[in-house]
Amino acid sequence: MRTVLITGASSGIGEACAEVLASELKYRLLLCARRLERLKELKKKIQSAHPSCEMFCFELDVRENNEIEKTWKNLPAEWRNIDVLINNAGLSQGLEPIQDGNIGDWDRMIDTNVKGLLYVTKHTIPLMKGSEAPHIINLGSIAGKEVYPNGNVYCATKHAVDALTKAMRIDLLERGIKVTSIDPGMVETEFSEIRFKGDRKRAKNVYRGLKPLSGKDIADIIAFVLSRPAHVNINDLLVMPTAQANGTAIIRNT
Ligand code: NDP
Ligand code: 8X3
Repeated sequence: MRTVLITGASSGIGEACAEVLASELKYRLLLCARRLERLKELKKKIQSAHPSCEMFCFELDVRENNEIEKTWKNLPAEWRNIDVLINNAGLSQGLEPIQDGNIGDWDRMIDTNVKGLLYVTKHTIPLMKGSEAPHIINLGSIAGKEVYPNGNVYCATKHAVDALTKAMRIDLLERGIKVTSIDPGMVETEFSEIRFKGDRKRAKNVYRGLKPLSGKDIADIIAFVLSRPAHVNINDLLVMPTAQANGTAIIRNT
């Protein structure tokens, strides 16, 4: 059994990872996010489908380093050995040209996507010491490979994730920790609703006339990445819907 810690497991890709990995019956799951109620519902759902799957859910804001430090120290003894960290928690806020950008939005994205990922990683690495197959998977994005109009700060945070993934791979080489970046294009989750601050119509319009990826599409790929033998690491995977060639070239049927 490998123990997997998933940040941002209350929705979208993180939630789908929990469901897919639970179905494989070879993982124990540590699930965290700010919305504990959502995690409890997810736990119930997974337990009814896979009663033997062990899970531990806790509330966490990845922006709060002190909270992470305290929570990690207080993890129950049976959850203190971690094999896999999926750094999934992240968000986008706004889609405006840089001259019209909102400073609060910028702070939230940088604090969550970059600093939060760093804090969680820093405190988790010591708990991977006893693992036979330690692995960190970072959720990057097509936005970490190129920049699209008005994507400015979100793209910058995902470029930072790309750089940090490469840096972790070098620095953690001597510890035998695999590091992988999964970089999706459009995935229909709560992502756009959060980016447009609850404007569901605008969020829906992002996926108009095409079939976007689903959280499960990405979770299946993560399960595949985790299933490779010890000597094989998938460094980086860019995964797009067929209707999306890059950050801007998208074909719609309406
Ligand atoms: P969702 O909005 O559906 O899920 C985001 C998750 O992140 C939620 O579980 C949320 O939980 C959690 N989260 C956000 N802020 C915090 C925080 N401060 N502390 C802890 N958890 C937090 O979006 P996705 O599933 O699509 O996004 C997951 C990752 O995938 C993100 O890193 C995103 O950038 C990346 N990605 C998404 C793509 C897409 O098109 N959807 C494409 C490429 C990459 P809660 O609110 O309960 O804290
Ligand atoms: C999310 C995908 O294209 O909205 O990272 O930036 S995109």
